[in-house]
Amino acid sequence: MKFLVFGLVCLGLALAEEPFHYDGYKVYQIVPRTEEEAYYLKALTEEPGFDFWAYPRALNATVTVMVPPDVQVGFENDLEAKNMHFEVLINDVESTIRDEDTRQRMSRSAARGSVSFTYYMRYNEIVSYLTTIADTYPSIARLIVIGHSYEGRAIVALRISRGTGSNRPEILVDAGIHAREWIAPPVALYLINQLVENTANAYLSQDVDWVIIPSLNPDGYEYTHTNTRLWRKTRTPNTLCYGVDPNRNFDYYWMVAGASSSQCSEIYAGPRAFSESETQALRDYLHANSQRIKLYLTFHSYGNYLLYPWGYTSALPANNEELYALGVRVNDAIRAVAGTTYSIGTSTNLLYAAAGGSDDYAKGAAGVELAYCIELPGGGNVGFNPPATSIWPIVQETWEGIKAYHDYIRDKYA
Ligand code: 0X9
Ligand code: ZN
Repeated sequence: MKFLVFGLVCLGLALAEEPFHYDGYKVYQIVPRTEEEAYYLKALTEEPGFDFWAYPRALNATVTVMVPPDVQVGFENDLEAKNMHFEVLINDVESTIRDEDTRQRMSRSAARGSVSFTYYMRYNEIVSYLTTIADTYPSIARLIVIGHSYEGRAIVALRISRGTGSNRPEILVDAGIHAREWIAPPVALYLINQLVENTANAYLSQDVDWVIIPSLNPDGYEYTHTNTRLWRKTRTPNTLCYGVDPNRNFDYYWMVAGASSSQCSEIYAGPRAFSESETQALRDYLHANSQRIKLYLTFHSYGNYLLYPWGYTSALPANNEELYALGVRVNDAIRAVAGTTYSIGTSTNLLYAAAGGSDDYAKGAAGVELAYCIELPGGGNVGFNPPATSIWPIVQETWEGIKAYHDYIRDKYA
């Protein structure tokens, strides 16, 4: 038995993947000045290896892209040949990630079952916090498992309600669909913390119910902690590469724009719509509760955008004015805290066309009229890696925006 255990441990170690390092990876910033330049950059978004942190979206808007060492010379030569000016934002991604990692290891502190905003909590800690909340406040909070990830992790949600009756408006919130966007889960956790544990906020769940999913892509999220900090997708094995971009995998005009059919692309839409158990879980929750859900918020990073549908077309939704006006209220509330501002508009018109997103699906297929994808602020010089010290300011200012959303939903539906 001992030998069997020893053998299994060795096998496990042998199979365990080595952490991925970003030695020599550079991050470039380029501002396309002409249609040709923009076209050249857009074509690169389909190329495996090029990891766009800010996609080409308009002339004169800065594009940010991480490039591995082996293609840097060719890339720089191309840019020079085309007379395109570029700047190197990060010379060695590995060292910036390592610095931040060291700082975070030093700041870990939360006790089991509690929440912390001084470091990025792991998936198990998040589940343990939600479980404790549900156990401690059974009349207000209930734990729901909406599905499981590819690797079998529970996708947990917390339903928060201080009211009775079944016909109450609901706000559905998720975070972490993109694994590397670490600032998103803490925003969802702070929402839970404030709604349940701060009695001054009891009024916020009096007339409106909340369902909050802090980690929609737990396999990817854990992988960013253990192996590859900048992993974006799920962890489903495909024949050539791992993972599907879950925010290209929803079945609403799937694959019509801004999505890739190549497995190794960061925006791989999957072999078919809803190929991923993570997106199926959200789909099923949306449909089972579509009558009640009046607002859907999905937290991403980075770039300070309040995006709303559509992402598959530049056409405006019928309630564009309402979506924009509500965005303005939310932006005002956030700005009042420390001056942070967001740009507001449809995904396609403000950012880029990208079909198969959860926001488009919630609105187009599940009938949730108000849906937003919130691109939180970036941080440090690695946009997806705000230092743990920025968790507090970001969650606090965002909380004010979420309260503005609540007030609108209460006044309109409750
Ligand atoms: O591209 C995305 O999925 C989102 N940006 S991110 O940098 N976080 O990856 C924006 C999605 C906006 N919504 C749709 N295109 N439907
Ligand atoms: Zn994202």
